[in-house]
Amino acid sequence: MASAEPTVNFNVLHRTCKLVVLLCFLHISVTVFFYVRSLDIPFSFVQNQQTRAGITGPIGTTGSTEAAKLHLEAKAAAEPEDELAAGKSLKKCPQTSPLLVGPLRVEFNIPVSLDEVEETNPNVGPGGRYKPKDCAALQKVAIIIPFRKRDEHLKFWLYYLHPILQRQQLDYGVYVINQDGDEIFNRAKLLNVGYAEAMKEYDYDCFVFSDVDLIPMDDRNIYKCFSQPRHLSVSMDKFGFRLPYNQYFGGVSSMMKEQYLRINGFPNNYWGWGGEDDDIYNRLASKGMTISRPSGDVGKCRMIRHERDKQNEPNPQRFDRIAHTRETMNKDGIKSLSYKVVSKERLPLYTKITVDIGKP
Ligand code: UDH
Ligand code: NGS
Repeated sequence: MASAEPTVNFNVLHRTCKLVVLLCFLHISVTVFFYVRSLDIPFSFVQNQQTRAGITGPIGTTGSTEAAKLHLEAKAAAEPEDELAAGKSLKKCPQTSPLLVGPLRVEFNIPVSLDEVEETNPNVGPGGRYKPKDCAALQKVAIIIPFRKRDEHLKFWLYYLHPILQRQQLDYGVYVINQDGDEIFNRAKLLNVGYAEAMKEYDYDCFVFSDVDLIPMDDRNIYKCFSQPRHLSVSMDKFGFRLPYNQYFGGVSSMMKEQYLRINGFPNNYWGWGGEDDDIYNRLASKGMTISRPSGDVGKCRMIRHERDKQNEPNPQRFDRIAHTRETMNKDGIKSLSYKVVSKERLPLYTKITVDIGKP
């Protein structure tokens, strides 16, 4: 009797072990099943391969009816995607993009590199072009930046703006209009060149004119156009987040093509700093247009601090010129614009157009 006891214990132990092994096997099988199911990419790849084999395989081997049927089925399945690519069957994007996040942190203490900006914006195409993939953008926006020797500022601008503009679901292109040579700077004439050059590229209906050193602090400040010309940089840090004066229209503004053409574009004869934005305001006011603005909160923006540039000293003629906008605006503007394109580079994050705009 005493010798039977260890045998019983051994049997129980043996059975328990078998049960544990079985449970482990079951557990591993379930884990492997769900793991394999979660591998979406390899599976869809295999499915694609099968579809391709289905189309190409039978054509030479089996009867042509079967092959044609398979071909038609494949074509029908492919068509919606082709239409998507052509932008035909896309639904309009919503009035308010669901991708917006609101207030943003904007800092300039850590330099950014263009490689980094490129890597983090893989959907931006050559020349700084983008449009949403899953909806048709409400506006086609050309963003025009007057420029000369501000490469560090431009990197920050691209770093911050590309993600914002994509979240705003805009169909946009970025045009940096680089004044060639070392003659005195002319911001408004460069903006006119930007309008003319962008129109050669695409059927833009809206134009955003932005200084290179201004970054919005809230992505609800939409870089698009409105029923009235828009002033976007309404509360800058350098002015204590307030508008410096009611008629102020400098920094960042936007206009529909029709609004821009109604005022004959911008003046070409403001050489050096100041007054050209006031002239643009006078043009708009003379045509009975008013200025649309975001709220002070949404319109917050930061300016990259800098010293006055060489060859952009205050223009002593500016006060006299803005006193006569109404008399000069029909003669001086987009209709009388003349310049020479020196080079046009379709870079990964923007289109750089270097221009000879002459001198005073
Ligand atoms: N810009 C250039 N290069 C220049 C001059 C101007 O790219 O050499 C462009 C640039 O987009 C800039 C815009 O034109 O953002 C407006 O020029 P600005 O930045 O000189 O004008 P702002 O009124 O500054 O912002 C004036 C100089 C303030 C000096 C303050 C010194 N403490
Ligand atoms: C006004 C200038 C504008 C300029 C604004 C803000 O006085 O061109 O100051 O300048 N008008 C004239 O000079 C007639 S800022 O403080 O940004 O340098 O945009």
